Amino acid sequence: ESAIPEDHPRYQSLLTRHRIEHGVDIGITSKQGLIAEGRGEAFDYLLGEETLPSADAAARAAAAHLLLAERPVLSVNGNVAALVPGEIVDLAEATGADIEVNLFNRTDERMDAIADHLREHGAGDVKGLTADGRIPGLSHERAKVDADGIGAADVVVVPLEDGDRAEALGAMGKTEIVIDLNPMSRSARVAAVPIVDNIIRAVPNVTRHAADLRGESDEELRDIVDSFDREAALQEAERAIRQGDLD
Ligand code: PTJ
Repeated sequence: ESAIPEDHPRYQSLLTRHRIEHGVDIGITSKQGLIAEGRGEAFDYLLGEETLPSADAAARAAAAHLLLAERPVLSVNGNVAALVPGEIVDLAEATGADIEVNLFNRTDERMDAIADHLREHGAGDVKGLTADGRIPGLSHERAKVDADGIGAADVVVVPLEDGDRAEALGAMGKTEIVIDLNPMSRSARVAAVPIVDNIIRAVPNVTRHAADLRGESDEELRDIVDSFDREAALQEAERAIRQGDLD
C-alpha cells in the first residue's frame, strides 16, 4: 500500500484495488470479488467518490437502528473482510453488534481465513462457522447462517449483498441495513436503510454516528429512524449518478 503516493488523484481507489487484490492473494476474497469491486468503482466514480448528504443521513439512521437493536449482527463477506476488517471490528464495538462471516460463494477455507483475518484485526467471537440455521427460500449453501447470529438477529448490516439474499432476509422480518454503491441494485431497493456509499467511507461513518448518538434516549433514536426517508435517499443517489458532477 505504501507504494501508492498519497497525492495521486486516484489514491483512494488505487488503495482499495490493492486491498482487494491482496484479499484474493491471501484467500479471503473470491475472484468474483474483483468483478464486484470494478462495478463498485464505476459507481463511486460517478458519485464523485464522496459521501452524499443522503448517504450520511442513512449512516446516521443505521447507527440509530443498531443502538436500538436487541441482537444486531454485521455480516462480512470476502470483499468486506479485505477492505474494512478493522473498521468492522470498531463498528461492532461501538454498537454491541456481533460479527458473522456470511459468503455468497461459501467454502470452508474462505470461511476460516476470513474469521482468522477478523480476529487478527481485533475481533473477539466471530460467528458463521457453526451454520446451524437457514434462511428460508435460498439454496443450501447460500442459506447457511448461525442460528444465534444472523438467524436470531433483529437488525443486520449486509454490505455488498446479493439481491436474493437481501430479499430473503427481509422476508424473515429482519431490519436490513445495506451498504451498496449501486442505488438501483435489488439489495439497496429492499433495505430499510440503503447506504449508497463506498464501504470504505460508510463503515467508519456509521461508527462515528454511533459514538455521537450513544447516550441518546430510545425515543430520540426512534425519531432518527422514523424520519429517515429511504426513497428520498435512493432518489438522491440516482440523481447524483445521472447528473454527474465530475471535475
Ligand atoms: O465473498 P462472497 O463469496 O460473499 O462474494 C461477495 C461478492 C461481493 C463477490 C458477491 O456478493 C457478489 O457477487 O456481489 P455482486 O452481485 O457483484 O454485488 C456487489 C455490489 O456491491 C454491487 O452492486 C457493487 O456496486 C457494490 N460494491 C462493490 N464494491 C463496493 C460496493 N458497494 C460499496 N462499497 C464498495 N467498495
